[in-house]
Amino acid sequence: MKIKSVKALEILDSRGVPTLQAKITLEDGSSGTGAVPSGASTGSTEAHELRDNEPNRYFGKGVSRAVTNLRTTIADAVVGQEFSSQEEFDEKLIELDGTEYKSNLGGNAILAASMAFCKATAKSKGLELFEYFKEITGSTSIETPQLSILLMEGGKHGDWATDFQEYMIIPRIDLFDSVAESLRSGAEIFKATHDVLDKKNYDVTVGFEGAYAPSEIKSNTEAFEIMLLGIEQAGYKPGEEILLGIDAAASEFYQDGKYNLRRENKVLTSDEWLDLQIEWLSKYPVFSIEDTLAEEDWESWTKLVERVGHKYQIVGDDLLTTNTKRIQKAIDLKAVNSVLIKINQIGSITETLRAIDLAHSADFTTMISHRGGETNDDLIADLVMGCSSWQTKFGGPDRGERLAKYNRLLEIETGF
Ligand code: 2PG
Ligand code: MG
Repeated sequence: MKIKSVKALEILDSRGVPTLQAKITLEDGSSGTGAVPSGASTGSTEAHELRDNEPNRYFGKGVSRAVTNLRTTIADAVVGQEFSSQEEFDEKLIELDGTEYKSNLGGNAILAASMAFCKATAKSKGLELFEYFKEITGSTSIETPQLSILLMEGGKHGDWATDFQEYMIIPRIDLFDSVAESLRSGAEIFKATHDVLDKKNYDVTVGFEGAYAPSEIKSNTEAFEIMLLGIEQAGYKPGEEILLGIDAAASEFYQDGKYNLRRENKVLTSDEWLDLQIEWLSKYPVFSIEDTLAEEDWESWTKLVERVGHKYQIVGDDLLTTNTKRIQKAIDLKAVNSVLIKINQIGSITETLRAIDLAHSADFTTMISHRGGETNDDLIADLVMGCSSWQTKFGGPDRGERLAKYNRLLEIETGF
């Protein structure tokens, strides 16, 4: 694949914050774009998101320096060059940057190019993107992904309505059989939950990721109760057909070695918080728990797995940041049994696929995830279908940038 041109653009994400879009065109005329997502509750070991820090533009959040890096340094290094694989292309940019967290060129600049090259190559080969992912990964399995659909939000995403950041419903894929039926149950439960909240006179506006974040909510567990009502009123059975998932994003409420649960008026030690979360979880049909502990609190992660790893999918997000070094540490310490995968945490397609591979080699599950700040780019839907991950976290079923991913899954499922 010989590269003809690299273009870059500063666009806005779903929060109205600038992000980057790249376009790569190959000599044969095939082209692809990549628009980069951005986190709100970020892990401290994520690839560097290069922003301008110029207070007079977008309150410092502009990405014009990253745009310039794409148009100059990156374009100069790749235009006219031949790349025989995604790996070769990504390695070239990683080497060009030369830092551990891509702080020179920006993880956002490198990822935009990586995504764009990936899509352009798929086009050039006459493949759908998910087929090209299958070719890269050698994946032959065909499964239907299990969706974790966001219903309630709190934390940084939902104005701290709850301490927990995300409450999800998980239609069991062994019972629902297709993305279409899973998504239908999610949309129906979402609507029924609207009515549950309305009756309580709770706010029904949505947070960053398209789910309810009522400020009237009184505790972290009340959100579970509301979800159960929504599930039942939509005609489904919680605990049988629909399981629950949470992302506590606990690093956001971990201060000075303690967990500060504002909604509960409690400041807890790690051991106290472990006990309390296990007590809460036992009352609800929960299957998946993400970041219920802080990213520095490795010891407690191991304790959590020892105590309830047989019952729950214990997912590391901010803890692991899609980074193979950290995933290896989690394998060694038995700190999780599942890894959240976010392309911009690590900053290239190749390194994302390596993280997935490493997690699977330890028999961990993986879940492909969106970010708080998103665009309509739907590459991660193709990634799910092409890399044997088979779990998604794409947000609520009601905002365009979230639906772009769900709807792409529907297209792939039906061969549309
Ligand atoms: C998370 C993500 C996505 P953010 O914590 O899992 O839901 O949020 O992009 O803000 O890190
Ligand atoms: Mg998370």
